[in-house]
Amino acid sequence: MSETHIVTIDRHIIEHERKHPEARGAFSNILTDMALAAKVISRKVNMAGLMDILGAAGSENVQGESVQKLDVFAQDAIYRAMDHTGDLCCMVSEEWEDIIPIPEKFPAGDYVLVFDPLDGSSNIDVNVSIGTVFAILRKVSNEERGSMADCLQPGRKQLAAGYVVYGSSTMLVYTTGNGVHGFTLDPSIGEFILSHPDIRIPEPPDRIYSINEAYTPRWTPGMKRFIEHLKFGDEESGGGGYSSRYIGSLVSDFHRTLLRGGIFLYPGDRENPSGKLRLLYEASPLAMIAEQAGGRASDGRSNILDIQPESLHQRTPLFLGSAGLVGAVERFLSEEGS
Ligand code: P6P
Repeated sequence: MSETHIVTIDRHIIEHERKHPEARGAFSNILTDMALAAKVISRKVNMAGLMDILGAAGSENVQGESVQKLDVFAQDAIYRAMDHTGDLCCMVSEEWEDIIPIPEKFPAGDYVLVFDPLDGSSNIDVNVSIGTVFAILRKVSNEERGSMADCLQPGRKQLAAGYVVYGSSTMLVYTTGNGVHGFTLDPSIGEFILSHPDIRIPEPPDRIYSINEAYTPRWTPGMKRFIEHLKFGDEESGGGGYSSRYIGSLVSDFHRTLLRGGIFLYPGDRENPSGKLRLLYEASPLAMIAEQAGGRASDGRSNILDIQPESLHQRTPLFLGSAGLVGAVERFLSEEGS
C-alpha cells in the first residue's frame, strides 16, 4: 500500500486551523477562497494560447463574450471570490491604485488581502510561467471597512503568504507561519493536492544565481563585485562555479530558488534606486515564505519583513533565497564604494 496520503488544500487548511484554537475560521476561509480563485485563473491561463482563436483581449470570442486581458481577468476572479464573504475589511491589488473597498451591501471582516493577481503577465504571449502572489494581514484599526494603516503593515505582521505558479502544472504554495507547503492542481478533479509538504530551501544550495545581467552597467560597484564573486570567486570564499538562471517571471524564479536554493536578485541601480518589485504584495509575501523555508530576504541592508511600508505600491530592491547568499550580498553591498 502506498505511503503517500491524499490531502487536499482544503483539508490541510482545516487541519492547520485546529492548531490555532483562537482561529474562528474566517482566516481559513480566505485561504480556501484564494485556492478557488487560483483554479479559475489557472483554467483561463491555460487557455491563453487559444485567445486568438477564441478572441484576443479587447475583442469578442466565438461565443460573443468580451475577452479580458488575463491580468484583468485574474484581478476580477480574486475580487469576486472575496468581496462578499464578510472575511475582509478591504483589499490591495497591484492592478488597483487605491485600497479596494468591500461593497457596502456586503459585511466587512477582520482581515486584509494584499495581492498581485497575475505577475509577469507579459510572459503569457510566449507561454512562460506566470504567477499570483498574496498575503493576509489582520486589521489593526477601528475602521469597520479598513484604512491605510491596516494595509501598510510590515511583512512580519503577515498571518499567511502564498503564491500560485501557472506553469507545466499549477501549484499553490503557502505558509501560515508553520512551515511552507506546496499543492499541485489536478485539473481532472479540480483539487489542489499536497505534493510538497514542509518545503525547506536545500543546504547546501544549488549554485544558481538569478538576475537580469542586461542592467550590469547600472549596478553599484558592490553589486558588480558580488556577481563577479559568484562567477569567478575562489571556492574557499564560497564563490565560483555558479550557473545563471533567469526566467524574468518573479514567481517562477522564486519557485525554483525555493526548491533548489541559490539567490534571486533584483537590485536597485543608479536609474531605479528602489528597483522594480513591489514591497507589499510581492517582496513581503515571498520573504515570509523564504524565511519559513529556512532562507532570507533583504533589500540589501534590512530584512524585507522588517520594512515599514510608506505607500501601497512602493518598490524595493530584493535579494531572496538561501540565507548564506543573502548575507553575502549584504556584505558586498555594505563594503566601501558599493
Ligand atoms: P526585468 C515581470 O514583468 C516582473 O514584474 C517580474 O515578474 C520579474 O521578476 C521582473 O518583472 C522582470 O523584470 O526588468 O528583468 O524584465
